Parts: sequence; C-alpha cells; structure tokens
Amino acid sequence: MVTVDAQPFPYTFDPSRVALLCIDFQRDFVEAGGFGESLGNDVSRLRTTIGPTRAVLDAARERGWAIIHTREGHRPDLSDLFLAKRDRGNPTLRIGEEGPMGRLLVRGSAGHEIVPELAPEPGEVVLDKPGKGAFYATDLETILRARGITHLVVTGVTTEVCVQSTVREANDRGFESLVLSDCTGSYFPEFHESALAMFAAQGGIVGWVGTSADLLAALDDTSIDGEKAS
Ligand code: TIU
Repeated sequence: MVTVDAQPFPYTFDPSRVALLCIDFQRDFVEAGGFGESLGNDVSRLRTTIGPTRAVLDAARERGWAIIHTREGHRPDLSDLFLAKRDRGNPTLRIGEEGPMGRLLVRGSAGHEIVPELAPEPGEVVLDKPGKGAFYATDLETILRARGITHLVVTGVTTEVCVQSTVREANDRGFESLVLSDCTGSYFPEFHESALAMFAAQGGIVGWVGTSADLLAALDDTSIDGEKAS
C-alpha cells in the first residue's frame, strides 16, 4: 500500500487499484487561440500544471498504472452539443466555429489534441467526453470497474470546471480521489483554491488534496511492485 500526505488526512491506496486521470490537457484550454482564450481567459495561467503532471505521468508509466486521458469536445456535426453549452461565452466565436487551431472543441481539430508534453502513449485510454464531468455520457465507469480500479489520482484543467465535476461524479460512484493541487489549474486562482478547499472540507466530503511532490515521495518510498522499501 502507498500512503501520501494529504488533506484532510493521509490518502492510502493499493497501487494495483489506482488510475491516473489527466483531465482535458488540450491545446484548446492551455494554448493561445483555443476555446479557453475565446472565453476571455488568460490561458498562460494553466501552463504551470504541465511540468508537475509530466513527472507524475512518468512515475505512473514506470509503475504500470492505468492511465486515462480525457478530452472535452464534440462530434464534427455538433449533434452532441446542447444549446445551453453552445450559447455561452463570446458570441463571435463559439464551439464548432473556426479558430486559429481549427474548430473550437471539435474532435479532430488541432486544438482538441492533448498538449505534446502530456501526449498519450500506446496502451493508455483516451476518453472523449461531450460534457464537463468525465463520467457523463462516457464509458469511464465501465473502464475503471473492469480493471478493478478503486482509487483515482487526479490531474487536469480546469480545477473548478471539468476537474470538479469529475471528482464529484467519482465520489458519488464510490471512487476515492486524490486531487493534486499543482497538477490542476484554473484561469481564476481564487476558484482553484476554493475548489480544492471544497474537496477536502468536512472530513474529505468529496476527496483528498495533495501535491505531486508528496505523491512522488510516497512512491519513492515504495518499491515498484507496491512493497514498502526497506
Ligand atoms: N472554461 C473552463 O474553465 N473549463 C472548461 O470549459 N472545460 C474544462 O474545464 N475542461
């Protein structure tokens, strides 16, 4: 078992039952000219998440964890896009319209791809989702249960939107989530802090919050096959 320092108390998991979730690290959210910028956001705020997430991804790959990358986006015919989602943000550039990285938040566009630093490798799951929560209208729960996964280490953007929705959905399905504070990010620092505080409040009402450094330290203290290092 691995135990990580976390809030509101240490997070313990069986390394054979954990998955790393990398939520929506797409060019559309993290790079200039994408969907995030079309909403009026300063996308540079999210880039601090990439380095620490890469370190966690490398550790997870080394240990053979299940790794799941999600992407938010829609079918090219937009048949899975609710008007309630389309009619948000900047009315001159909406989901499905042509931007500098192709059609915003549409599957197959350059902006829909995961940033090169965190690009999926063969054998890793890439899950396309039309909504904010990764369980909504996807087979994520089936994929996790088929592998016996009980615990989720969560990275991704943005903290108070797709990460928050996903972690709440996971909690309702009985999964135990550790959200890494430096591997998640928001266009709004105050929302990032608030969302993290909400996860861990009330005795971990939604999950745990920790840092990549504390996770990696705990992993270093444990051999690759999950035994405590002597
Ligand atoms: N706008 C914003 O903060 N986020 C999203 O629209 N999607 C995700 O968080 N992935």
